[in-house]
Amino acid sequence: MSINRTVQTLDEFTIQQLRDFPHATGELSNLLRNIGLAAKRINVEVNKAGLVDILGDAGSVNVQGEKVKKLDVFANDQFIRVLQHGISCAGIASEELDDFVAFTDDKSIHSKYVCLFDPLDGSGNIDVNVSIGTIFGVYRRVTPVGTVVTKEDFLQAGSQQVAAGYIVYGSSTMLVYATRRGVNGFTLDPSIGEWTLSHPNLRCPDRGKIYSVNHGSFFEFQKGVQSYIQACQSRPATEGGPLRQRYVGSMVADVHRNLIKGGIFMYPGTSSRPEGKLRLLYECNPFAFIVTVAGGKATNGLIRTLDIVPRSLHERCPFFVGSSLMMDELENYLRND
Ligand code: P6P
Repeated sequence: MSINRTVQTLDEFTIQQLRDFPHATGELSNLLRNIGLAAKRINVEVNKAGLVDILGDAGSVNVQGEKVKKLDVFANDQFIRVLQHGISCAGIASEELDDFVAFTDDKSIHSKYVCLFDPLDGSGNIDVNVSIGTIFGVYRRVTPVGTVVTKEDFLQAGSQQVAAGYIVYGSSTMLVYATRRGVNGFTLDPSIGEWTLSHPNLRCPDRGKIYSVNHGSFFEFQKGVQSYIQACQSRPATEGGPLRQRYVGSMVADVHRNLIKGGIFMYPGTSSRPEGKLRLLYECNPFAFIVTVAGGKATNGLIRTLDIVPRSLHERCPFFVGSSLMMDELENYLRND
């Protein structure tokens, strides 16, 4: 039986990357492996979410006799536990927590990095078995190593990210992350419990046939967005004909598909919610970083998402992300709005 030696695990990949950076401490690689561990644990619970709901009805305890927790609270706890017990993260901020959490133990305060995440985005889709995801961004702290992190370590522009990624819990479970060196995708092989490199050096096609938006808000969008959507719907046959509208309602699933196939994802502001719905720090910035490294673009409709200087942990922003040529076309419509 021939052994498949081409499969590279996340551990092997991150260690391999270290060889190219002999001066690297390995702290970032370790942090990424920690995230991979938390994601594996979350994946187990996500995959039996329906079952847990059934079992949870028996007096709200699960088969392990633990109190049944909402999955996003469980996911949040997993990330905090793994990152706090690791030695590569000085603190975290999460969609699930009002404020950031500083890790004050002696090991953690000497870490270089902070991590921001949405532990389980789209969790409202769990009970209908639609793909959901985890989104994360990693920054180098701006306060001195050896001190307890402060809010300014978290309020950095997305361009300062040293890594960003997501896990999509779908027909298969994938971990995709970007550093400035590129974007790589790993598929979880449940038979060995390892993330295996399945999508090396992911690039976002400069054009695609998909546009993703919640059409239910169409009449609340600004004119330029409406005009762009109508252009997508009426593209002439000579240019390939109308684009396809694909919208899962789970950003990780939608952006992951568009990253691989090419396309544009839009969550614009509306007349009732000009700032839109998506959070800048731990939803938009990670995807803006990933797609930009892969050759795509991301804006709030006016400036690059990665250039926005955050004012608060949970601020929202309009979000447009995807294939570069499609983003250029959108921006032309927005300029002429
Ligand atoms: P709407 C999920 O709740 C989420 O935050 C994103 O994952 C998704 O793209 C968006 O909201 C869907 O929002 O308003 O279109 O249902």
